[in-house]
Amino acid sequence: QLAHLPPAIRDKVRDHPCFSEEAHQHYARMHVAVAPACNIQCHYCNRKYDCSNESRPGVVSELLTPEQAVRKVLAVGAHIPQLTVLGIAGPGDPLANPERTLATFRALSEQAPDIKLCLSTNGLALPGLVDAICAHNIDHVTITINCIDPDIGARIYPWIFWQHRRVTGRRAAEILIEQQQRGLEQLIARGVLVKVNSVMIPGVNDDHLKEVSRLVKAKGAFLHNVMPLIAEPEHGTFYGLMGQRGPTAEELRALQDACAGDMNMMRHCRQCRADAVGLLGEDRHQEFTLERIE
Ligand code: CLF
Ligand code: SF4
Repeated sequence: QLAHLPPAIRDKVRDHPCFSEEAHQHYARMHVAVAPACNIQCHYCNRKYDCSNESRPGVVSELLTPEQAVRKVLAVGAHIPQLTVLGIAGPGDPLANPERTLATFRALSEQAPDIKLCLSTNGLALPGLVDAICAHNIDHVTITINCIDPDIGARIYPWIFWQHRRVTGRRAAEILIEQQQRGLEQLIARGVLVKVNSVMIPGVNDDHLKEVSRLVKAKGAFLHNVMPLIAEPEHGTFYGLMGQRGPTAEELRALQDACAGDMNMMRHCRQCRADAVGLLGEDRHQEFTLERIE
């Protein structure tokens, strides 16, 4: 699977469990939940829980300070030798909390230089932070891109917080899409490996995601991960309350297959918590709560 890649990319991918399907059986990742705030609103999000870009709605992570996060990574690293990747993916948006996120990465690159650093974002604040991302040796970035058409975006995002104001409707989606695409281009120009996550929302963006896949591939994204919407009324999300359903397994597979002609597709995603620990698919976060490690 990796043999055809240029050596520089192969090195970045080889032991990253999300970027390489092979690696996910041997290498572990962990997330530290240091980023509580978010700068946009997705209809599928419930702020009481973790960011649904990369997380299952319905779980609440223990919020850590950057110092606590570093202690936790060192403790987990001592117990799980296969740990190769540290990601920040919530519970809000890591780049809406740049001080906390970057302080964590900075301390880790000093104290645990062998661990690869990974970041997942909605992309709104990305263009202004690409220099900082590169300066902190963050080699892997995931952008959640659900659309490239603002009319579709207006059905996914009720508002964004932009230049100290709340912007709503089509204009909000337009700004978000523009920022995501600029951020994607800048990261690729700087040699950062980019994965694009998309949440498949039947009747809203399902057909459209093929177009998204083609565009992000043409721009040089390494991998596309189409994830199913998890909309459940008990989580109180707008979609859940409006009766919006998630895709069936067959619908998801059909869309992934349709995109696969154009793009490397990720099919082993487990929609991790913002404080996930271990191999993908095993959840050891309870072994490493602050109370237990301190
Ligand atoms: Fe975490 Fe995401 Fe980095 Fe992986 S998860 S920040 S790229 S280290 Fe992986 Fe989990 Fe799927 Fe994310 S399985 S939700 S794709
Ligand atoms: Fe929620 Fe994440 Fe969307 Fe922010 S980006 S509103 S935390 S799902």
